[in-house]
Amino acid sequence: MRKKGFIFDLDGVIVDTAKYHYIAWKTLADQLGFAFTKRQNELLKGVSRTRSLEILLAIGNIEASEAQKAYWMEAKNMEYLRYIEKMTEDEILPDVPKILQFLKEHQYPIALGSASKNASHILHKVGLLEDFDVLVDGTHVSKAKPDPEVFLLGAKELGLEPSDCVVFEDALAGVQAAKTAGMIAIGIGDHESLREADYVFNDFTEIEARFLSTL
Ligand code: B16
Ligand code: MG
Repeated sequence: MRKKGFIFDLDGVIVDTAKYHYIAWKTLADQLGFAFTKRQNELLKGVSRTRSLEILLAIGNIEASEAQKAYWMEAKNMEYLRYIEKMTEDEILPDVPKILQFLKEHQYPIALGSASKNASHILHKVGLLEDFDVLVDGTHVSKAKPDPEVFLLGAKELGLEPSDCVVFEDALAGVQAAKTAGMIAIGIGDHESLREADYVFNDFTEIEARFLSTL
């Protein structure tokens, strides 16, 4: 059996930044005069910033020029970053360091595969930047998940075949991207919404590190 590489999504897998995305998008919705609920925020998980704004504006039934959209995305990101600045290692999700440590000890290559343009900054804030051999984020790819681009680039940079990569994802779009890429997908979160994954766990506390060596 050839040695696998492991690719981690960021938001919802390593840290819960969705709550900060929600606050920042809600501020924009408030300014534009429509309601934006936490339930609707689920639609934004794992998708790019541009796509997130499109979904938000569709909810508010608002049309806008490209220049106006760019302005709103910048304003949203500025507010989002105010919360990111306060992040510390305390916000790393349970048992993520344990799993990273196991993979490092056994010399498994580790990559990040995130849609976020803020990914390296967030990893730096929580003290995990050095744990990744390869970073692929929203600044490197043009096609958003469920397109497999982000994970295929991760495999390429790790020097591995896609079939030798295992992806951890919390979003359905991300699981679909991993499967389209020909990778093993491990869903982190709700079993029902992630059922297209090869395995699903509620969180990393349910994953026996040794299980990863059997993949
Ligand atoms: P940014 P992931 C994604 O991160 C988030 O889940 C998604 O809600 C967000 O819109 C996207 O990053 C872009 O983030 O505005 O920071 O570039 O789950 O792919 O790690
Ligand atoms: Mg995610």
